[in-house]
Amino acid sequence: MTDVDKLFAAPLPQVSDFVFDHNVARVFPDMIKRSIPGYPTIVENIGVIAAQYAQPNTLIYDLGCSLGAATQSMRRHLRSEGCRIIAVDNAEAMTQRCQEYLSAQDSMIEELVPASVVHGDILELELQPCSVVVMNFTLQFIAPERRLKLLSSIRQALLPGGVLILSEKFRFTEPAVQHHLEQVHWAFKRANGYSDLEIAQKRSAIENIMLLDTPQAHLERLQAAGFSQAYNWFQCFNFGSIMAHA
Ligand code: GEK
Repeated sequence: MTDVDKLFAAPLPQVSDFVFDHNVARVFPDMIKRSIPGYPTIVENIGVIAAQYAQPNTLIYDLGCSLGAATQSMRRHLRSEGCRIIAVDNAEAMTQRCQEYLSAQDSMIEELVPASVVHGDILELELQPCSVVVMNFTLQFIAPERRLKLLSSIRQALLPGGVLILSEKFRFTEPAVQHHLEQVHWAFKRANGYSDLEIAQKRSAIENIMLLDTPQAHLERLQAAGFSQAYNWFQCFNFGSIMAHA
């Protein structure tokens, strides 16, 4: 069981920028499920997609893994011989718990694909040849001017036939579309028990550190990074996921 997210429930005298610390790691599974429409569907299908594209005896990366939800899903689905998952996050509170979750998964299910957890910055990582890379709601926390270089290095590391699964919160240039999708996202959060105060305080905490792109900007950047084809495979309100092929 994980704790219920009450981080922004009480009025705060001043809302500071959001950090992925121990308080967040403790409530993270509850927070992300109640905040991102479609998250359980995306996570489960990351396993399905990875199983389709994983090549025998290759590496698979989960970049910005948090507690390893995508890694756990891939381990439930992967059948390829000799694959290994490397799950990376630069928040120690996350990697510590991620390791515990993966060990618990190992103790419950036999013969899972091995997974190692690395505490580190994905911008500093020397990616090795790999067949699948997952960035599930991570790129939005990377400084916009560093995104193309990171995607280019992922493209370079991917083997022929490899795939990147990139999930993000989107923004929309058409004001009416932006407005409507933002409104239904807040309705989704209210339906999941968040108060208007919680929604507003979380928004202030995250707006300086989570910088969003339009779906079109993502697809154009992926093309600029050298991916041969990129398209949306899932969208729920202003959240979605893209597959990009090497
Ligand atoms: C999931 N993928 O549940 N290097 C490494 N990690 C980073 C960096 C960086 N430069 N910047 C941010 N992170 C997960 C959810 S959460 C999404 C991903 C969210 C990490 C950060 O520490 C956090 O754990 C994660 O990216 C983003 O499938 O909270 O909305």
